[in-house]
Amino acid sequence: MTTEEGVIREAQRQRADARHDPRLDWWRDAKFGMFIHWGLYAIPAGEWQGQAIPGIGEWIMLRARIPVAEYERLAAQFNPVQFDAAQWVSLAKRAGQKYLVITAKHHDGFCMFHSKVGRYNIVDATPFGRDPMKELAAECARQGIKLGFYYSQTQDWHHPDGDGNDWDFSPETKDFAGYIENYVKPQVRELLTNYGPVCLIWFDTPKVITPEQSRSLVDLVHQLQPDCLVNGRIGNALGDYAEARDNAIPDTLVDADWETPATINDTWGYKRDDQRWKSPQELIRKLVDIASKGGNYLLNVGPTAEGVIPQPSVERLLAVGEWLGRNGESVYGTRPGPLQGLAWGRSTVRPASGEPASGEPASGGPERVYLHVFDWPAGGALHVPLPHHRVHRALLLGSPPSASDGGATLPVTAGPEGLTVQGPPVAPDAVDTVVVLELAGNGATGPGRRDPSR
Ligand code: FHN
Repeated sequence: MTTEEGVIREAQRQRADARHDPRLDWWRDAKFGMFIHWGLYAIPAGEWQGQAIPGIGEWIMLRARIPVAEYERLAAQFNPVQFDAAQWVSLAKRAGQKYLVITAKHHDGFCMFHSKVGRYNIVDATPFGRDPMKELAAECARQGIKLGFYYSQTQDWHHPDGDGNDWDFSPETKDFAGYIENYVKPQVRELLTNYGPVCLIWFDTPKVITPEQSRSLVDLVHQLQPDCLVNGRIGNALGDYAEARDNAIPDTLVDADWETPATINDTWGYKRDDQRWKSPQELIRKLVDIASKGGNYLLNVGPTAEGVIPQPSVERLLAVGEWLGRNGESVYGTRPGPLQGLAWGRSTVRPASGEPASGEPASGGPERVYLHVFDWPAGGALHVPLPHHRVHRALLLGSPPSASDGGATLPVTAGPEGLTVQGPPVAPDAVDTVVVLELAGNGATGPGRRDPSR
């Protein structure tokens, strides 16, 4: 077991009852969400007093040990007049993302929503004077996408009693319990009262938070909005689902509700000189890899101080959305496929009708196994190590349907080692060609079979 799986399994062990919690059904089916890290740190964008500050952009206050009094002055400059909630939500939709999670408060402590608990927030402290969370909530409702809030519950480098800032405030005199009771809880209450239905609260870096404090925050969230999910980084093995480490994907299938938060370049918050963009191929294959192991992919964008999502992110998200437009059936609402550890790709599965994936309408058909072929075999003969399965038919997903068979069927032969599907000699999709196997009868493949040839 890798460390990553260990982390997820340990977190899940403690909440085994939650494995079948129907409140997570939409989330289990969604597979792909948009993460947005947006805050004052987008102004320095990785540079302070003429120096490039190493590390992720949203950590600049800590990395450069910027005094509160100086960092606060950024608020007076923050005027993202190009922010357009409709455009952001529409981008998430076109990318095929089903939920959106945005930083309401990150570790720098600046509130990107209108809080009445203090004035260090985007409405009271900036020339912008608008509440982007209100605008996003309205747009998400209008465009039919779920909205969640990131909230840094432990680290707050601005609040004298929050964790993390030891250059302005002495750790010895901090009243962390008072900060949780009198600041964090009222703000979580605001987020869950003023913005309509919130699909999840994404807590982060639990560090010193106690089990009682984590528990009381989970209870508060569920008391205010029972359907609102809490991610695993509330700490102390609580929360509704487990979080993998940043950008980390387990090696094998994980029987847990889990998510990988990930960046498109290296930073979360906007950083001008971070141009290490992952390719669309890498992003699509990571999404499929994660779905094939039962997880969700929460993929980040870091908008600029003007309110613009960087063009390289937009281009990549649209490319993923274009692929999902043709192949989404093999991702959304699926479960880990029957074949794990495949040399040439990944597999996902949609159960037969009568046992639909949670929240999915019954497909009205047989079990469909999706073979995601990353490395197309020379000559097009694909070996599928499923020896005891009768295949009703095999077809290429997204190929033009014909009136009789609903898609281009591929010849299949069965042998003792499994099936051979004969596809075209050249990969129809160099990134990921999806071959669908419709199993005859109730295939009942079950997840987790490893490719014996590996
Ligand atoms: O410290 C944060 C970081 O800034 C970012 O928000 C990521 C997203 O998963 N979480 C923390 C590090 O794991």
